[in-house]
Amino acid sequence: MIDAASLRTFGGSARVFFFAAVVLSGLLASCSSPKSGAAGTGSTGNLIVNGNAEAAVGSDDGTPVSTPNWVSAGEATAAQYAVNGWPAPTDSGPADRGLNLFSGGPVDSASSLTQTVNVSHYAGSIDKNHATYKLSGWLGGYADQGDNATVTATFQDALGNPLGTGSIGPVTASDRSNQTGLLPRSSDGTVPSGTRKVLVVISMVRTDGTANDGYADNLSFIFSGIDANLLGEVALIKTGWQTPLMLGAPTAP
Ligand SMILES: [Ca+2]
Ligand SMILES: [Ca+2]
Repeated sequence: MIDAASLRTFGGSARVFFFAAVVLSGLLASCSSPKSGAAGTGSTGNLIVNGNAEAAVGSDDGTPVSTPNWVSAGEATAAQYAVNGWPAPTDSGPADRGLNLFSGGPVDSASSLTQTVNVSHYAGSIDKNHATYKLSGWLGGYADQGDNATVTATFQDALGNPLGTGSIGPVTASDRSNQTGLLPRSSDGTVPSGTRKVLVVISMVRTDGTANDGYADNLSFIFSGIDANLLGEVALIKTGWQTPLMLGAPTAP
């Protein structure tokens, strides 16, 4: 956290403040997390990797491109905003939408992107039924077409047996007032006991026209109610209390 040389640069009062901060930091860590309210628990970061489709250059014409961390079935791919009929910066969507969104492809009537999330590290909290989840993201489509996207999280045990599901979407053309764009959706619940991995699937469906205009972006999947000892120092720093008290960036052990 901080070395002796750095400490010597502080005055006496600063040193006292530092040690008081460390004690306070420890007390806060042992108390309830601001995010969960439950004693000694906290939240994970986003468990979906590349949930914002920004990890690589998106397609500019619908032809599927490499979409890191996702397994594509059919033509589902990351695609660029504001070209080829995809949502423009002025269309409804996340403020931090970046350059790309997920789209269903140029022809397929149904396509999907799948990511498997390993959550076995949190088994201690999951099996006590303490872990809850929040699945969220932005979903949409094109103009008055019924093309749509849904995101489903299937909770599985270590052998892949399904234990339950959570999902968001679809966002209908009516939801979008027949305008091209994406709207926010979220769902939450308790992570089923025994869950060790979660299959996250973005499913895009075409009902109109040639292209599959099921859209998705900024997908997030967060667990809360996780025992603090399973979250580690990094997660505790994220509570927002520890950062200003550490008087410097943490260093690797
Ligand atoms: Ca994006
Ligand atoms: Ca279409």
